[in-house]
Amino acid sequence: MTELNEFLASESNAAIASIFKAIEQASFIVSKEVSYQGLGADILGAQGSENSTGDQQQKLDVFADHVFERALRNCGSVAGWASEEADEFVAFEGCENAEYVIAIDPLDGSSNIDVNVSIGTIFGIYKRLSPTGTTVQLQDFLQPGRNQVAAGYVLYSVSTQMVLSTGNGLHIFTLEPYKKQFHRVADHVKVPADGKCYSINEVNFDDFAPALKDFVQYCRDKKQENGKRKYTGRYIGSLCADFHRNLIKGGIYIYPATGEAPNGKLRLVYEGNPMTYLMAQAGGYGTDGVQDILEIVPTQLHQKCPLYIGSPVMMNEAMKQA
Ligand code: AHM
Ligand code: MG
Repeated sequence: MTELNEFLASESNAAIASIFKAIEQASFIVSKEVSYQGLGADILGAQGSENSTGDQQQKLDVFADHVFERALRNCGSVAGWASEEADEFVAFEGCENAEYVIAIDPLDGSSNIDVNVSIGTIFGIYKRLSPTGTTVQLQDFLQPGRNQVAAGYVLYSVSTQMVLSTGNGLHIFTLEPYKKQFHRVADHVKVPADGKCYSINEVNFDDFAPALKDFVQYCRDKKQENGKRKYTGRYIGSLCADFHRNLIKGGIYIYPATGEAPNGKLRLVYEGNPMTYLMAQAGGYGTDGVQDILEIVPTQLHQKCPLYIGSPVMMNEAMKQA
């Protein structure tokens, strides 16, 4: 089995490899804290503060943010980062010669932290637009998702896995916790063309646009030739986990616009973009209900966007209705 470092040595340049190395090191620490679930430091529960988009921060959100920031700041290949947990991007002092910037949600699925349900770290890596040797600028982070040179997520679940792409297919690595190494368990992964699961928070149903209501109703009603239902509903409320299941089994994840949240809930720059880049590498795609997520030019660091993402057949059906 290929080890992550070996894979990176052959699939990417030294700078990208060192960024992944930093993510790997940070993910060991976060994975351990997540698995302790209250046995270790006092790290469960609410922090008592709000993040950039007004969500309640959990202690583990803040912990993960610090751990990833320290690792990425020290790797020397990242000129700056933008995190869900901070209002502004941060230029890493002393790293002005680095060529890359990273956008990250250090711990996604916060509402699942205290209940031992899967959560994840999501990240997208871009080549900066500003000249090396200078301080990074906001524009470096407001690039369309199409410009990502690599992306990935770390899923802290029954096992910890890193799912990544450096532009040449989607690869899944599993953490061997005793050796502290990620080993590749699946390469050039393709999402099943059709799926089994539709993942959406149906409590918002009354609030959905008519076309989305039609699609959800279609998923509820659709039968196979043998008369059994074709689709099933699955929703964890943790993007990495819902995405991961649908990646393996086939399916669609939707966080749409609702009356309460006219632009949805998920953030384009560090949630929608990395996940859509990964899904595209796996043969699926993602939209905001109208256009390809990867074509949207962000205007704000923390801007939200509706997200429809998954297997092409289910996506086509959803888009047909939209
Ligand atoms: P977070 O970044 O604050 O954790 O929010 C993102 C999460 C996603 O992982 C998940 O799919 C969604 O929020 C669930 O939201 P809801 O509870 O409204 O269905
Ligand atoms: Mg989050």
